[in-house]
Amino acid sequence: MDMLTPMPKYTLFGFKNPRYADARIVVLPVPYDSATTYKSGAREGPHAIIDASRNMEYYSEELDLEINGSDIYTMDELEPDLGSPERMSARVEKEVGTIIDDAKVPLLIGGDHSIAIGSIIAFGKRFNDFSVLHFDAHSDSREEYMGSRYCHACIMARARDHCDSCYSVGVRSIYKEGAELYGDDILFRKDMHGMSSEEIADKIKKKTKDRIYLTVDLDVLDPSEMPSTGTPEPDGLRFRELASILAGVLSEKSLIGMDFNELSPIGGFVAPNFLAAKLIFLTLCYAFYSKERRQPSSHDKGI
Ligand SMILES: [Mn+2]
Repeated sequence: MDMLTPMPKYTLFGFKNPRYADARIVVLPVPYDSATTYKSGAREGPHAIIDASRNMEYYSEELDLEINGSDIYTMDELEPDLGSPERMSARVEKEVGTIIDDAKVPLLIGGDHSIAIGSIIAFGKRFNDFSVLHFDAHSDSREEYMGSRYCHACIMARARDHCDSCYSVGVRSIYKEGAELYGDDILFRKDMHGMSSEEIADKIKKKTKDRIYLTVDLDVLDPSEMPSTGTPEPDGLRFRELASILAGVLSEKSLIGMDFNELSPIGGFVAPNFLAAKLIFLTLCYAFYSKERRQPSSHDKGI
């Protein structure tokens, strides 16, 4: 029996879960941060984002659009495998693979950025025609770091193993060799100054295929707006800039999966948690609900 006056459910946006079969988007919270190299704390990210998301409006005045969650299903939190980042990646890959095979769009909430690896591998094994669009202050392009090929500094190296089209945006922290090797697949922050959000979105659209897997490290944002990350880097994007870029890209591309990661909450300081929840809300609006965009074809597989 349902209570007559309950608090919002502990789901993304606090909506009652629909039947799994009726869901289009499946939210997978992954409270894992054992692959970080500096400050940990991102394991608290999923809880903080979901908690904030239960206390916001589900109407976008920007789009004149209200969502009701009838096609968003939030799963229980995925138990971390503390054996190794490789084993955790395999666990994420298995869960995400099931969601893809059920013809739904996975939305992962991290956790440190390494949670993206298993997700991208799951897509790489099923789709042969998609791009990984990566927002991050860091290039994450090291083959190996601190003895692991699956830590959060190696995300894009592993993504390139499984996807031939990867594009990073907002990068302002990279090692010299990486800049030389991968520079063509990176829109550096230094080059975004002076570009409008529309110009940036157009550039991304040219560099990516129709199907997009989106991986957002929240440290792509400026630490003044997003201080709650493990490895902050100055000169980041503004929230509005990132939202406008996503609106431009997602009005045309088909979003097949996504993850938002690296929120490392600061006790008692909830503004960044709400920022992350709002960013997810707007991304879903732009990709799936906006009247501006053509209906997504998330179910057609690229096999
Ligand atoms: Mn980063």
